[in-house]
Amino acid sequence: MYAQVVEGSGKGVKSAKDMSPEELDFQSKIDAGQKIEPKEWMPEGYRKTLIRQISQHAHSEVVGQLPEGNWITRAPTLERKAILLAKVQDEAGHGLYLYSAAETLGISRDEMYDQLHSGKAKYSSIFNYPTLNWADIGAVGWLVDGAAIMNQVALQRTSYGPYSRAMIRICKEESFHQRQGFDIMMKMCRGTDAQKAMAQDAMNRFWWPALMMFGPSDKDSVHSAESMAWKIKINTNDELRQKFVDQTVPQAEYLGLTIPDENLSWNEEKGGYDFTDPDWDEFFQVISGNGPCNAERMRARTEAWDQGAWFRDGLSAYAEKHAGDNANQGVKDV
Ligand code: BYC
Repeated sequence: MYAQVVEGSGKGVKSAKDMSPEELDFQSKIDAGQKIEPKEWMPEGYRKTLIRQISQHAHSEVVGQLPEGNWITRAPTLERKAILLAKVQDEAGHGLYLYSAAETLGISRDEMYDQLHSGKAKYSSIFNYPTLNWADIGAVGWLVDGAAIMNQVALQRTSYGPYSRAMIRICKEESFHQRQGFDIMMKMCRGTDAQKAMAQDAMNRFWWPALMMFGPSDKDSVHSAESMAWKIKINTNDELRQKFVDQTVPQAEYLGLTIPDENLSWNEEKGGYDFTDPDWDEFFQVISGNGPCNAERMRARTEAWDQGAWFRDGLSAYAEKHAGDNANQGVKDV
């Protein structure tokens, strides 16, 4: 692994002979499977890549509340409403663990929000698609959370300690999310013809965007090589996409739904399905801000930020006012 270590630019690959003693020591820890903790020395590129990925991940959780939140008031039963509320609250919690993990790398939460609101930081492409009806909530849980888990299970083994630990907790909750989505789909597929048609329609619209969640093909992935050398990423984008397809096809068959890909077929030799790539032009349009709901999502987030200013000010004023309280009471900081 030494010979392939990278520099953090997203392009250059640094060989062992070009590394400083600190870099060599760092890489040997990574290669030995040790976790890197916040106060340890790390290459600047490693720190920056982690901030980019973890903050984008956090933003995805927070923006990801919007398409589902849209259906809380319109869930078909009280039970479905309670389940969806719990799920959406979990996503907020995931965002908070991830922002906290990113903060250990020396960036503030305000800076991360600023990067989201200015468009500098990305969030998952999937949340720029609309949720048009209740079956879409099933498809989001089943396919979107299913794709997210596929990536996140691997990320539990990521090399940065706080990120890895956040992932362990997140994965436990995500598996409930995926099950609830599958459960909605199952109900609809066993319902009336009209309900089954809604489920198929949701599948048709969410299949391709779900495949895009894993990022561009490996040949077009800018960051994969360095992120894998540093074990920030454990699998490539294409590896995870393949695993997702292989896992999802039997589930779709069980539901009696058709995957909208004429080229989908089992490939005995590779032990996996062959499938069509999503439309990469569409993907790059969406991540450049031109998807169906990008403007709406950003408007919702910036409005929430602006409208919450009085609350943040109140919290800061309270914290300032009480900053000396412990000292006054003779309690020592530990
Ligand atoms: N969407 O070099 P690449 C969830 C960008 S949501 C937008 O392969 P990398 C949930 C990429 O950032 C799941 N942008 O990048 C919540 C880069 O641009 P920049 C969230 C994407 O980072 C609520 C450029 O394309 N999960 O759980 O090595 C409800 C080149 O790509 C996307 C995570 O965020 C995309 N899909 O690999 C339900 C997982 N794909 O940054 C569910 C953590 C690529 O240079 N993230 N780009 O401007 C990752 O594992 C990696 O960041 C990715 C991309 C696999 C996503």
